[in-house]
Amino acid sequence: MSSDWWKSAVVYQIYPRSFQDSDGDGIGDLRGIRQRLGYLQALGVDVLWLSPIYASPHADNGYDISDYRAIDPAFGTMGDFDALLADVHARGMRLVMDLVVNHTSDEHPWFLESRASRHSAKRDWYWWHAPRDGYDLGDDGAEPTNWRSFFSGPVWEPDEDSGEYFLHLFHKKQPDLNWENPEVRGAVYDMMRWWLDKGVDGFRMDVINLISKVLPLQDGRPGAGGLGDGFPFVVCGPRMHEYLQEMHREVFEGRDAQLITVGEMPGVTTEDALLVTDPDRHELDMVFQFEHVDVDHGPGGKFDVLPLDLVRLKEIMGRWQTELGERGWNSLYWDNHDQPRIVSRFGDDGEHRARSAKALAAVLHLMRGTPYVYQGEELGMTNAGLESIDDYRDVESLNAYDELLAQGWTEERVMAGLKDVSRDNARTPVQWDATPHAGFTTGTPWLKVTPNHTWLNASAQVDDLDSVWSFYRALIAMRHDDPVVAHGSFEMLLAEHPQIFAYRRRLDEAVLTVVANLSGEPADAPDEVVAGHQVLRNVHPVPDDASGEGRQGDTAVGESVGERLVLQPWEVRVLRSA
Ligand code: ISL
Repeated sequence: MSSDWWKSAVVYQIYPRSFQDSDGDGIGDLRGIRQRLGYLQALGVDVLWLSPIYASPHADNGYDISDYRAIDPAFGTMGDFDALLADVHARGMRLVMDLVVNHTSDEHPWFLESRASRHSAKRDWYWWHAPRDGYDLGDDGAEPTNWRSFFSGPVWEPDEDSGEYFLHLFHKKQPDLNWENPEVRGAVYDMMRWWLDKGVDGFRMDVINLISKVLPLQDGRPGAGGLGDGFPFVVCGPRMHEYLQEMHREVFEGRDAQLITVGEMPGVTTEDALLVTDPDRHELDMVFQFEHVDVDHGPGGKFDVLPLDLVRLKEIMGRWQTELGERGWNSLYWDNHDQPRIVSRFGDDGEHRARSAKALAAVLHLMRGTPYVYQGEELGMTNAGLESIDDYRDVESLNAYDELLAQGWTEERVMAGLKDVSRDNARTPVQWDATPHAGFTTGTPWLKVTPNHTWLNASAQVDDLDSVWSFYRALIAMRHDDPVVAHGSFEMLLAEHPQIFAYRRRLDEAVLTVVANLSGEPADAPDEVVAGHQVLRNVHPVPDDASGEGRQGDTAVGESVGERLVLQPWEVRVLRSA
């Protein structure tokens, strides 16, 4: 197996809580995942990434871990995990764990010990600071820095017993580990080796570019609500590359050829991403960047949603392709458990739902990089359409609701923002079939099932050659089978075109061209982009005669296209020559 096997692989992300419930408690679990492995194998994905399944108080759905070596009872037992891992391997797939080590739960024994006293041996495992000079604990403005948490409010939580504050970039139940302390790093590496020894195939590393902070800690530029921006002091901090290289030495050396590592990196630049993914530097295989999904953030933040600027989106995605180029490596994603559904976000989740889901999928999957499919994306699942704040479960959404109302937003505006981009849009149960809870659970689902599951579901799509599911399967197969998809160079075409997303991949003599109309109006594609044999398309050609013989499935092959082309709304064509 070559050491870059993941260049022709596709990863599928499972959010276990919402994937498949096996015991009727309304929460997905490991046995549920085992029941659906045949579905995943049929789709053709190579790697499964599980969002966290460790013991957790679930303040942030498992991204707050209280024991890194135990499975949370809501998801099953370690026996269930071992059985799942064995089944995944038996089917020729690999399993990647979520690694959340920028922070732990405040219920983790490390934090309990750290918190116990100022003189605790683990005090320095977290970020403890006295109130600002001249202030008492709990006073307005006493926090050691003015930073705003990702989940609203200050990043500092007062601890009455010791009279100090601790740092939490996310929820107050997610205290940040102090990576400056070598004992912390050693404990993390030890835990990672333990999972690799068990046989897991790699890690997706949660906010791994936030582990090194700029010292001394200092105030950031004040923003809405008066709190400051800590981003410049925590994103890709001064020791990040050093830590990642140390981790590589301590954990991956000697076995990295078999593994896949991906770092989640909000705010990362192409320069840092190139350093991280340059194989000669021995850091990570690839990173998740956010520029392309942050393109619709308005001046008021993520809930202040802007319409899609396609030219800007192409500029961002093209730049990542070009700048990571031949040396680094991209990961490619539209959806994950933190993002709204792509068909609702940049596509059309009404009249052209299936067609736009396919066009967006083709544009992403045929780029250079490793594609990630988030559960339900392969069905073209839509946003949740939740109407009442009582139906939301996500801590970021609930906190933002309070914060934005306090900042003077109207209720209507806040609810519209949540409907567009709340993380719960991605977290509704997977729509397996048309039965009352979509085949997800026999109990009451922890988050409402989306009503369109009665017609938008896996059982309606798996045997339908024209379904979104079949289109994803075809794209996944192309990555496996066609070296130009996995290894070809990238060139953006028609960069300024307001409707068309087009690009070209080349490897030796092979040329692959992707031309997509990402709009609801017809679009004129200039001649130069349409040469070659059609290998994939999402619109049926109109039959030449009444016999219907010209009709082909979405995976049609062989139609030669040479003349000027008018693309229908949301039409994508993939053409290949040589
Ligand atoms: O979803 C976000 C807010 O809009 C992102 O900023 C998100 O918080 C960021 O990408 C980090 O995400 C990861 O770490 C969080 C966790 O809540 C997310 O689910 C996880 O993907 C803290 O562990």
